[in-house]
Amino acid sequence: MKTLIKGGTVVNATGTATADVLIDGETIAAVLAPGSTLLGFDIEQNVDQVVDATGKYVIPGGIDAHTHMQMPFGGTEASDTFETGTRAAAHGGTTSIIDFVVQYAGENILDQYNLWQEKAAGQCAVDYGFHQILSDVQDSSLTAMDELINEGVTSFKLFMAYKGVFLSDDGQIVKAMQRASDNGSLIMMHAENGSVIDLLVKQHLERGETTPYYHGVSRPWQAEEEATHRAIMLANLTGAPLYIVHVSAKQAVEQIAAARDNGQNVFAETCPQYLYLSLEDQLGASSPEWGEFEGAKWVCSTPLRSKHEGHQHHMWQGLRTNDLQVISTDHCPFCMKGQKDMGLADFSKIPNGIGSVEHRMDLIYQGVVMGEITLPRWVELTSTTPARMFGVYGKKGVIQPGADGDVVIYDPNGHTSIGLEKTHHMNMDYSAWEGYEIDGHVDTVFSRGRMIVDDDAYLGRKGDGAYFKRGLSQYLI
Ligand code: DUC
Ligand code: ZN
Ligand code: ZN
Ligand code: ZN
Repeated sequence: MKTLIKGGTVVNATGTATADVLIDGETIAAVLAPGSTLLGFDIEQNVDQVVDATGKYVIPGGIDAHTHMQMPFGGTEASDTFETGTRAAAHGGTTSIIDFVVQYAGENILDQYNLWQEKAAGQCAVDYGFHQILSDVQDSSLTAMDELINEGVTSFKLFMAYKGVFLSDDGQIVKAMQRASDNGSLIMMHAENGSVIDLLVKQHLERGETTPYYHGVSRPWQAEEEATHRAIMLANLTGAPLYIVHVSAKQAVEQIAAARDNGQNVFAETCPQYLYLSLEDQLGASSPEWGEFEGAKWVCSTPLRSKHEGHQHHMWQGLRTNDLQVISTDHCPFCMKGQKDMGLADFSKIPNGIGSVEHRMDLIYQGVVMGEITLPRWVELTSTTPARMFGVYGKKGVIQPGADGDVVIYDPNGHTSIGLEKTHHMNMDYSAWEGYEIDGHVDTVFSRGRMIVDDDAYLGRKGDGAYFKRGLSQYLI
């Protein structure tokens, strides 16, 4: 199958150009001046389909480097399966996800990796890779790290919170970092001081403060800043590269910026919820159905932060200065009925997570509309840098000859209304983004040369998406 995408504005991280894009089979064959001929042939006469992209952006497919499809967590399981979650991703212009293999304390990592491969095999609408979660790091996990790198799993997530579930102590963290420093892999860190949070949670509950709002109050920015600083120091000690996930506190960004100014390999992502939503939104949330438990819809960790402290504004700034390099979703959806409502009488029993995989490209495009970031920066944050950070650049994250034909035609004059009864393909009984009106629209999505979404219609099939082995990070200095 040969496709010519004609007349659009090709947007890469490096800039924009009006160009035609020729996809041959699964691969981008050429990026050409509009109307070019190839070796004397009229290209239009020699392709199977021509797609007119005049007035539209032609961008590399989005890469969401942080998702949790069907993750067992909080006494339940994230409600999107690999099938439903990746189909929603496709609708939103995301053509690759990197999901997390979960190891709980005591489980064998390689068994878990094989289990996750089984869960995803034949299910996905878009291509996928894996990170590995290491919990309560044991020596057997350290040898398994080397084996996983050969399988294309080159990044390992550790937790400084969730004692008894995920948490590793500082000695265990240093051991894993030493190994990463030797084998070239990337340590990802959930940076929140878990024992401080556990204490505050207990104290709030003892005072009868049980509503979702207290989830955020019990995870203050000081707990994020402290853990971020500690993680940076431990990485400094060991020489391991470090990537802080889901940053929401401006003080954490300042720690990351200082480390980067010192030349340390420290990187970080933030997520749409930390750019647009606040603790006050959560406190003010109420509905006839749920009352003030409505706020459970936005219970995630790290939590939403106060807008009076200016965190959201600081996240946009960090994205401009490159102190934050990646935007992922931390897509971890749960339904209100039967899942979030486990915490009706106790906020600490609400499964943590928000689902956004479908809306990341649209939501971050609003940053372009609002003048917070440039058009190429949008592509860099949502596709190009995730590809480089996680070792798939060249195949993914760029429109250039030889890259996979993962291409999105985005219409800046289109419009997208987000809501449960409107744009919603995720397997959730609510939308965390209900009522958001987006200037822009994902028109057509190609995954390795196949058109899988066109005008909101899904044209792909379950199992189209393939596992990609990742190399070591291409972003280290
Ligand atoms: N945070 C969440 O909100 N959900 C999954 C795990 C995490 O760290
Ligand atoms: Zn986390
Ligand atoms: Zn996560
Ligand atoms: Zn459209």
